[in-house]
Amino acid sequence: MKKIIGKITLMGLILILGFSSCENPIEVEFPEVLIINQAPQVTPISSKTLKEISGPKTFDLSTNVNDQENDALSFVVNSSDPGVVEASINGSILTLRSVSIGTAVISVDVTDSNGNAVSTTIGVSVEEGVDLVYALEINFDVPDGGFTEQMQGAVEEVNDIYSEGSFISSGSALIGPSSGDWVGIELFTQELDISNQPRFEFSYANVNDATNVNIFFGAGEEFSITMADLGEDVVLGNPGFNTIVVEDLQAVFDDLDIEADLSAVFAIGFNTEASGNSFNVDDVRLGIKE
Ligand SMILES: [Ca+2]
Ligand SMILES: [Ca+2]
Repeated sequence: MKKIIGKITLMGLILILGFSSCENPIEVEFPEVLIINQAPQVTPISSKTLKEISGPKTFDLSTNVNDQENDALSFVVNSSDPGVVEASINGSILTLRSVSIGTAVISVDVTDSNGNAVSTTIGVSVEEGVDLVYALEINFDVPDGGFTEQMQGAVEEVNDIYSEGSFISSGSALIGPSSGDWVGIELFTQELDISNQPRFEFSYANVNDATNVNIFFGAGEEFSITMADLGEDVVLGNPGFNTIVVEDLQAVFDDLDIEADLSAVFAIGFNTEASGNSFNVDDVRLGIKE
């Protein structure tokens, strides 16, 4: 513990007595006093729970730390198991990245500018599940009706909607049935950069033939692939919703020799031209915000 001998001179102490004021500051000199710079104090930091599939989560530790002298503080963090959760710190902002299901303890060392240190710990558990914020997320949870009319203005990122023979039905998009002509939906968005984490996810119901469901993308240019092209097992003929998760959309396009620019995504859609075909789509998610 560093000791500081200080002489405190209090200038400008003005005493006001009754109605009279003293125009000259009174200088009060205290005897020499011993001031010991105190270590920072921490209040317990609540334990954190992260989902296994999650973007990084940040927590500001400054709210839990106090230094009596308001000294500048430096933080060092360490994860007891980086295979479960990785920890890093920038200033007082702790960043946790889940890696796998399990528990770990984050040690936090806080040191003030006088070298006084205090330590605390944060319990972290990583549990099964997904907690991601997507660049585009559409759940179609609007009242039943014509697709364009009901979805207009419903998604912040969507600028323009084109649809034929498509409807909102019980919080999902119902496409078709087709009479042999194009029926579908196309949602044109503000430009989205999903090149870093091009995850694509959606739920579907009543798909009878995955080659008859076309997925439209605007990504640099406009093109379509079929649901079968996603390389996922598709549950056919099921009126209940199943979910497809494509962890790396770029890899799918590469396999199909499609030159997609995922840094310039501007549209997503679903359609069919197969006579009599109809299907439902719900919870469309594209990319992940950092
Ligand atoms: Ca201090
Ligand atoms: Ca929905």
